[in-house]
Amino acid sequence: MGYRVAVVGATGNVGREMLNILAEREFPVDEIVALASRKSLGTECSFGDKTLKTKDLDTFDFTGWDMALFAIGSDATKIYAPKAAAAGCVVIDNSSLYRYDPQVPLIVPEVNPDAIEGYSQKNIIANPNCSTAQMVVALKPLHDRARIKRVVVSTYQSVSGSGKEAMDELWNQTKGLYVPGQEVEPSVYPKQIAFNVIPHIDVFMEDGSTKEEWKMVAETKKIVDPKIKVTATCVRVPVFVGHSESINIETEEFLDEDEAREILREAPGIMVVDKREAGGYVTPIECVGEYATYISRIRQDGTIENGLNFWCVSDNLRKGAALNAVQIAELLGRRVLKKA
Ligand code: 11C
Repeated sequence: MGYRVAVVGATGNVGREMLNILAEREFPVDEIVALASRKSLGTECSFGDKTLKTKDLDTFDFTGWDMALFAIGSDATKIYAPKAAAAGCVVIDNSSLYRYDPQVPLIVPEVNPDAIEGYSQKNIIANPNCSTAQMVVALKPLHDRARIKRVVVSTYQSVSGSGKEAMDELWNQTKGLYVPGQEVEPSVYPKQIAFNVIPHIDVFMEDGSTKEEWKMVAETKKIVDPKIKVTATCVRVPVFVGHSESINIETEEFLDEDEAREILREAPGIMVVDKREAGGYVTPIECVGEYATYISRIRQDGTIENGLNFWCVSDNLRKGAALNAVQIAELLGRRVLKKA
């Protein structure tokens, strides 16, 4: 026996990956439905070797469905997630709407699986922001060993984090720079993204940080430890898929770089690729379509007593979104629903 699963926002970047990963990992599905807004009705989506025709989210009755993986914006989530939850269907939500709600667990299964017990307060579980998910997978085992006091992170985030239109903007703008008359003005982004980097993701906050940076702070505290101080600078780069992060940590106890490398090698969800030679590290192109979070360039930070630097790369549509949501679904099945 398996589960009746809905994927909401099935035609988007993340929704399509959710369907791919559910099929790849042979999630025990009895029935699956792909839901979308009316404008995408009838669009076909692949689920393994099957093709699903999207159905109308607006009129869908979630009664009798075990879980719904949501990959739509916060505004639409606000309307449909409570409907699904009230019908008894557990919502696993990829938007930021419920992440900071104390009655909603925010889960990265390698890091805080026990938080799943809190799901029943609202029948909703939140999936973190992509840049947080990959970072906390790496922070957790180091924190368990040496207690992380402070994190300084700079991100290099791919355009797929902003959706399909942003990927088109990068592609068309890049082509347009070579073809006179076909120049493409910035539209998704405030400045040219082709051959450029933009130190601005999501809206500005009052203190001068951006919402993406604030999310990394708030979510790391909720998932790993509220005592960890985080300061982030989030930057968009002209890469299609794969977020990269330069991470500096300061720990309470001394942690030698070799021991850190060994701890990370053993940690769930992590692959260490760290040779001190040209090409002995992972770049975003190599992580596309992969499940792991890749760690490279592990080295002591000699400017403080207990400091380490490392490089962290992951597929933002997978570990940063769809894979983490499917892992939460697996955890929910294993620990709570226990049907398969
Ligand atoms: C980006 N991290 O790369 C964002 C996308 O809160 O789920 C995901 C936003 C979120 O633009």
